[in-house]
Amino acid sequence: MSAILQEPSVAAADILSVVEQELQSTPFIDVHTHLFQPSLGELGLWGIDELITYHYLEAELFRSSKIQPAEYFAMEKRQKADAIWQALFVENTPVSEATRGVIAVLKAFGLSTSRSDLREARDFFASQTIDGHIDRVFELGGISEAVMTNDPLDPAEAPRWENGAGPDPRFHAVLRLDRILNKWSDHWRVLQSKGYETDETASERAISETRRFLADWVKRMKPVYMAVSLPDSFQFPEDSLRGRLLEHAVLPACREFDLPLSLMIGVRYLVNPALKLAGDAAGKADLRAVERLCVDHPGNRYLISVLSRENQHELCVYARKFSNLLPFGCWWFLNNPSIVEEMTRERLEMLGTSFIPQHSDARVLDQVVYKWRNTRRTMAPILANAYKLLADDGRAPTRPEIRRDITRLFRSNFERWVNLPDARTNRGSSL
Ligand code: RAT
Ligand code: ZN
Repeated sequence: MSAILQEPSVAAADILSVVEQELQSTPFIDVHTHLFQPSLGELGLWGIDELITYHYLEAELFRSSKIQPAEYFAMEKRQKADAIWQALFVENTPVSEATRGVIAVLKAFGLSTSRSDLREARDFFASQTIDGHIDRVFELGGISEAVMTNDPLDPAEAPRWENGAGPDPRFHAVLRLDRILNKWSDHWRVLQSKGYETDETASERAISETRRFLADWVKRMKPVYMAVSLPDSFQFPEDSLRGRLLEHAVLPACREFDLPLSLMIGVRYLVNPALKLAGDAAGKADLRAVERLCVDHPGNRYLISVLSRENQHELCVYARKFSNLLPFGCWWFLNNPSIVEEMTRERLEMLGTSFIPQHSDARVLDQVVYKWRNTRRTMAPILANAYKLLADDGRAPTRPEIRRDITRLFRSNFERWVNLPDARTNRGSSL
């Protein structure tokens, strides 16, 4: 009999507190963020003005203020932050998920949460240095590593890699493909200017050159996976630029380098262009595209997140059919306790512990603190409830079992999927 099962089982009355303790003491891997390692220079955002001008909050500003988007986007960053603070934190109570998050960050750093201006917070962040601040934020958020989003066609980012940005054990790179797959007509010339023989129609030659481009960037970035965000209208297979590039350049490159492909499906891009980054919406996608990817390309591994609440159950059904599909995260408009609870219960019921419950999607370093605290707070009663049902049915869990499950959900499912060495923890997972 496995040693883990011979441990004393946890009494029903203690299940919630044991789950809370184990969630607290397990360092998570944040599998998708928009954070950057310091060697990539000024790309990484942090501090109060970035926190307040997060695009989730910009979208809320226009609902509670007379400021028009054009007027707002013409302002300096500090002025923007002052406008948002005034509208959402002074004139209104910050009860939404995104506003409450700012309050939690201020509290975590011992700052006042109800000032009428941002002076104290600005002074605090101005006195931090980035390297030490990253360690502190990771500690407060309970994560050991953050996975970045690295676009080799981003003109602000690519030169930093080309100049040899060094690795950082706290960060993992991801080769992001949005410009290649979704905006080929705006970018094939950039590939051409870098010495790859591409063309507007994504001819066979251009496709094999794109593979060479991807191979070069895999060697340069050493990504843990490749990734793309996709519209709700995404279809596969498809006789389109994206369909051909995906099938004949990206999927074979992922196989060649043994990298999973992350698909984030369901964005309705810029339904309100005046709102810029905050202007995207969500739509229900046709997940038969995922079915066909898994069936037609079984040699690939997929990390999948879908943006529409209506697609979540279907995604779980597909994960039961295809072991090369790993659902992850409650993305963007879904990252609210009510929806996270619904989705996570559904996933546990349908998939056991074979999924990744959450990622932070942090764009600003300090968001890691509130996003992961919120995840732990929401997760605790969900997991405790699953164990209570199990105990009622005849098998109360042991503490090592609870620890193994949490480690699997928030670390080892990912480590295994992307072939990360489990060096840091080896925390009793049999995976
Ligand atoms: O959640 C977000 O911040 C979105 O704007 C997107 O960046 C999304 O997460 C993505 O990675 O495309
Ligand atoms: Zn993202």
